Amino acid sequence: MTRDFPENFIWGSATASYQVEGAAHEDGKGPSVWNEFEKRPSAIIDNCTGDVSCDQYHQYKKDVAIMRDIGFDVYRFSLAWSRIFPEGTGAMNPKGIDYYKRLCDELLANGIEPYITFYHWDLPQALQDKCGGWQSRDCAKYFADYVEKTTVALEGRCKNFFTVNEFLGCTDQGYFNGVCAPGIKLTKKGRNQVRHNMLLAHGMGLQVLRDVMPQARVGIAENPVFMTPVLDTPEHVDAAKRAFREINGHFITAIMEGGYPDSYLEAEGGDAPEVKDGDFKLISAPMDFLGLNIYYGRLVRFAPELEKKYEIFFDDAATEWTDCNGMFQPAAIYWGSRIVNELWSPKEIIISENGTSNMDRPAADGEVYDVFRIKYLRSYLESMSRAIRDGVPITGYLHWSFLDNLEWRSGYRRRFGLTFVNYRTQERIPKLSAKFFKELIRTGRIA
Ligand code: GBH
Repeated sequence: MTRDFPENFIWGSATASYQVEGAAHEDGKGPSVWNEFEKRPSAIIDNCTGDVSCDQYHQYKKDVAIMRDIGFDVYRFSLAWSRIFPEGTGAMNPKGIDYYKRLCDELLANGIEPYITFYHWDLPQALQDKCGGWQSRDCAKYFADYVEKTTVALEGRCKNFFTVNEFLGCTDQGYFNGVCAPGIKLTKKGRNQVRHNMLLAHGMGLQVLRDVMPQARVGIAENPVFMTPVLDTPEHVDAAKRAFREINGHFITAIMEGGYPDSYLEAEGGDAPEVKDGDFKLISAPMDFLGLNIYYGRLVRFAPELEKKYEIFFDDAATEWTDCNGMFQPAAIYWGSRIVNELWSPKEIIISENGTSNMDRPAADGEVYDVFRIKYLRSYLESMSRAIRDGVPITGYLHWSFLDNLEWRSGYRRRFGLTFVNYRTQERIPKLSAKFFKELIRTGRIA
C-alpha cells in the first residue's frame, strides 16, 4: 500500500497552558489576565474557571504515557508566563520553571519532542496592571526578556518554539471586542497599536531566540482568515489570494512582507499604528517554519464589477455544521496552505492546529465513539495530503487538541480532544479518534 504521508512527517497535538494546566495559584504562580477575567460574571459559560481544568500540572506523566501510546512525535504546549515570572518581569519562580523542565524531560524520555509556545494569551495580570499589557510597547520588551531567560533556563530541552499563538485572539478579542481577557474595549487606534505591539513582541522574541540559541527552530502559530476560491480557475484563485493578503494585512501579511500593506494603512487612515524605525526588520526576520492553525475559511469569487475585484462570502451557506456550532470545511486546509505558499513560499509549513469540538460522552461500554472526529480527520487529512502532492511544503500536523480542555469563554462544554477527560475524577479515556490517529502515525495512511 502506498503511504499518504512521508516517513519523516511530524505528527502530534497541541494544547495551551490556561486550557489544560490547572494549578492556577500553586507553587508561586502569579495570576494571568485569564485568571482575573474569568471572575467576571458570565465572562465564561457556566462561570467555570481554569483553577483545576485537566490538572495537567499534576497529571502530566499520565498524559505523556497516552501520547507515547498514540505515537506522537511532538507535543506542542504553551508556557504560562506568570508561572515562570509571577510579576511578568523581575524574579524567576524556580518552582514554575521546574514544572516545564519536568514536563520536557518526561516527553523526551518517551521519545516526544517538546514544541513550546511562548504566548497563548495568558499575559501576567501584573503586566496588565503595570503598563496596560499589550497597550504598551514595553510589553514586547518584557516578552523578549521572558523568552530569553526561559530559553536559557530550559538548558536545551526544547529546540522548537512558537513565539505567539494567533494574534487576533489576544489583540482584537482581548482589547477591542472585550470578549476575551483582559476584556477591554479600546478605540480602533488603540487596537491597532495593540496589534502592532504584539507583532513587535514576536519580532523581539525571535531575535533573542536567535541570540541565545542559534540552533533553535522558530515560527509563529497563526490563524489568518483563510480563503477558498469558488472555482479552481486562475481568476478566482487570484481573487482568493488578493483577498487573503488584504484581509490579513495587519498580521500575517505584515510579518511575511515586512510592512503593512497599503490597503490596511488606507483603510485605517489616522488610526494606523505608530511604527518605529527598525520594527519591521525584527517583525519580518526569517522564520524556520510557519505554523498555520486551520479550521475553516471563506469562499471568494472574482468580482469584476466591484472595486476590489473580489467578493468574500460571509453567509456560510456552503458550510456544514458540527453539533457544537463548529464548521466542517476540509477544503480550507488545501487552499489555506496553498495560497500561503503561492504568496510567500515559506521554507516549511506546520499545521499547528486543526480539530473539531463535539459533545462526546462515554458509551455504555466506557468507550468514546467520536465518529464525527474521525470523519473530520479523514476529510481534512485528505485535503492536507492533496496540498503536499501539489508541492506545498507541509512537514507536520498537530491536532487540536490532545485532550478535552477549557475552550476559553465556551468553557468545558465543547470537547476538542482525542482523549476524553472526566473533569470530576481526572480520568482520561483515549477516544476512538485517538486510535485512528495511532493507525495514521503507524502506517502513514488515512484509514
Ligand atoms: C484556536 O483558535 C486556539 O489557538 C485554541 O486555543 C482553541 O482552543 C482552538 O482554536 C479551538 O477553538 O468548531 O471547527 O468551527 C481560536 C479560534 C475559534 C478557532 C473557534 C476554532 C472553532 C472551530 N478558534 N473555532 S470549529
